[in-house]
Formats: sequence, structure tokens, C-alpha cells
Amino acid sequence: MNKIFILILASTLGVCNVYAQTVTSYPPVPSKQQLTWHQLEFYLFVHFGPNTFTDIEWGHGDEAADIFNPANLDCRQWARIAKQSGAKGIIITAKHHDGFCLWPSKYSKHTVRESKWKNGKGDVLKELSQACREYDLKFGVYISPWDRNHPLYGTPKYNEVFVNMMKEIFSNYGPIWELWWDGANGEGPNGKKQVYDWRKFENTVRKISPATIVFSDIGPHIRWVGNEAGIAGKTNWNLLDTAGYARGIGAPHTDTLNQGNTYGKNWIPAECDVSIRPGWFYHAKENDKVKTPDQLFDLYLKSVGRGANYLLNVPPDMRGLIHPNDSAALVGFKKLLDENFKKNIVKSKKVQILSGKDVTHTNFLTDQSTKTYVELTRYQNKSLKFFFNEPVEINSIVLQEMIEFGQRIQNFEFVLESIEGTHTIQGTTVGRKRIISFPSLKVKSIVLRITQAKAQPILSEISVYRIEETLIEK
Ligand code: FUL
Repeated sequence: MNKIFILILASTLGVCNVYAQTVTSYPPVPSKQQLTWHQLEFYLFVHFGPNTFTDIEWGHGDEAADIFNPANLDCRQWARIAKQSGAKGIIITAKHHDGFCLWPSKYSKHTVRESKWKNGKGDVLKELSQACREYDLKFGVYISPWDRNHPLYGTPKYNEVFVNMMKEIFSNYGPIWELWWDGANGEGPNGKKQVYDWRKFENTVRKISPATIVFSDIGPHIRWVGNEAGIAGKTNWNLLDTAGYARGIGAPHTDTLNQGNTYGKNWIPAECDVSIRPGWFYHAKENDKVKTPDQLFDLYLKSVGRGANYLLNVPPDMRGLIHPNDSAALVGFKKLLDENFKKNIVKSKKVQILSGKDVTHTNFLTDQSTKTYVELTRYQNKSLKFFFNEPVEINSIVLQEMIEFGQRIQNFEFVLESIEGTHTIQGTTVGRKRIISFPSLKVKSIVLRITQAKAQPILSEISVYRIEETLIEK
């Protein structure tokens, strides 16, 4: 039964007063690939390369390739840990700013082939792409356009080199799920800056791998969140205006990247990149500075809980393995997610839709299916209510908007009736997921009102939890 039919049937039976036939998209809307991307929520970033061995963050490109020599590299260990932590994929620095290629590229002389590792016969992209396939993880690559090693950098010919490298990667290790174009752009070995041919880069990807999601500061498919702390705006539109900006040489203000544009012309959602350690690459001196499971959970609330995706960097050490401190933190984080979001207090519970004196009911918002939804026509006159016979203790409410029809909600409010009195909590955007957490209250009822929207709001789910009090958003 398709969802339109379910809704028509429901309204015919008087189960709820929603009218599926009025549902029209409010553009811009996400593409099919972007929708799938939204559903992934959380995945790992892996920064690995010569910097791992030189103990610095930005290699100069003149380091001897020999330095790259992980004694026990095991991409299956990375994949296993990613899987255990609930991550849905891995994006690796195939080439960072030092230009060193983690695959034996024909278009560079600074690669794994020139290193001591496996006598120059190793290929990290091959091993990781295979491990991801084995563990059912998406595989993505970061390829830095900035290259501090390549002799052609700073000349038009480098654009060809970059295109050829992408072609190599797509054809030898694909499918590539996400491609990460970093924004840093400095001088090459000859002191020159590159004028990138972004149009050509983009056309190449579109032609050879149209399903790949492309990240850069301003998209085309996914945008940078404007900070490297993993935090999306409390107001977070999946929309961005990019006219007048050029990739690599100009982007909207970081606040705009953080919050999006309310009436932005393009669907370009935010991805929150952040490292589990202070640096992006492994440094032994940071072994005791790994984020705790609680901190990782807080970042989940501030990224996924604000409608963005969470890209968490976990850098392997000089052996080529994820350090036990990092894997312990990841496992702890997964445990917190599982335990705290296990019991949805309103699962399958009927929601009352109040409109003047009319009261109808729906369970589409609590059926744990993002396929059923409720459109609130004339939303200004409506509120949604959960009533509890016995007061229940809660401190988190999760809202989900049906983003395939466009992001619509601008402001909402919860009125919580507790034994101590009435508490009002206000919020702005919802998007794919919005988690609101607050100090615990024993509530008799929860009322939700959408106070401002760009078009009739369409909700797909509401869930309610009591998470550990120490975990509510800091
Ligand atoms: C930045 C880079 O300069 C850092 O080294 C790191 O790769 C980070 C994710 O992006 O622009």
C-alpha cells in the first residue's frame, strides 16, 4: 500500500484529518541521492598518510615517500570498528595537501608505490574499498585539490592531473559514495597558487559517477557546516544560495554555512566534520585527549539532532591501526546511543490532533515509519497532543519532518504540562531530525504547535525519551 493511499484511506475513515491529495512539494527538495545521504546520519573520516609518521598536520610535500611505512596496516580493523560504532561509511584522505597518494597513481611520483610499505606494492584504497564492501559500509574519498608536491601544481596542466586522478579512483575503487573536496588552497612547490577548473572537475564526476555525493564548502550536493567542531546551527536550513560564489575561492560567511539560507535556492545540507582527537592526523601525544563517549554523544545531538550529518574523524596510528583509546570511545558512544534511544515512550501511541473543538487521532507519527506522515493543513489552528494517564518522566523529544516534500517548519513550540506547572520550549527548524533535550520533567501531556512555516508542515515522526540526565545537550 503506498503512503498516499494510506493517508486517503485514513482520512476517509476519519482516523485523522489530513489530506494527502494536497501534498505538493515545496522546492527545493533533495535528490534521491541526497535523501539516502540524510538517512546515513553518522560515518567516519580517516586522516592517514605521511603526516601520521612525521607527526604534523600539514605536510610540505617534500617529505620522502619512504616515511610512509605502516607495519600492521589493517583496513578490516578500521571497518570492523566503524561497524561496531554504528557508522555507515568511511571517507579516507586518498590525497591530503602534501600530495601523497594512498594509491599507486600513474599521475604522481609521490605515492605508496614510492614508499617502503609492502615494497611499493601496497594500495590503501584497494584494501579499504574491499574492507568497506565486506562490512557493508559506504566508501568515500577525500582528494585535496591543493597539492604541495606535484610539479605541475600552479599550471593549467594540474587540472588535467586532478581529473585523471579522480578517473583512476572512480574506475579502480568505485563505487565512490561521497567525494570530499577540501577547501584549503595554498601555494604549490613552485610558489604558485592553482586556478582550479571546478566546472571540469564537477562535470567529470557527473559523467563517470553520477550517483556520487560531492562535498565542498558550498556543495554542489553537501556543504561544510562552517566549523570543524562538529556543530550545526540550532537553526539549520538544508538550503543554500551559492550564486556569486566560486568553489575554492569564496563561500558565504561561516554563519550562513552553519545555518543555511531560509529561502535558499538549492538543497545543500550541512555535514559536520570533527575529529575524535584535537588533530586530524594521529599524534601519540594526543592519546589521552580522545573525546569521551559523552562528548561524542553531545556532538551527535548537535549534528544529527539539528538535521545535519555527523562525520567523525578517527585517525589510525603509525602501525596503521585505530588506537584502543579511540575504539573504546567509539564503542562507548554506540552503547550510549543504543541505551538512551531504546525506549520511545510514545511508540505506537495515538496523537490527538486538536483543531478548535475537533479532535481526531493519528498513529502515523508514532509508527516508527518515515514513510507515513501527517500534513497539517491550516496548521495555525492545530496542535498535536499526547496525553498520559500517569505522569511520565521525559527529557528529550525528537521531531522529524518529511523533507522529501521540502523543508518547511520555521518555528515550533512544545507546551509540557508537568506536576510543577507548565513549561514552554521553543525551537526553530526541524528538517530531517531535531532532537530537543531539557532537564527532566514529569509530564501529564505534551502539546506541539507549529508556530511558523513556509508551507503546510508535514511531519513524519515524533518520539519521546528519558535519556541519562548527564547527556542532555550541554
Ligand atoms: C581542512 C584541512 O586543511 C585539514 O587538514 C583537514 O583535512 C580538514 C578536514 O580540512 O581544510
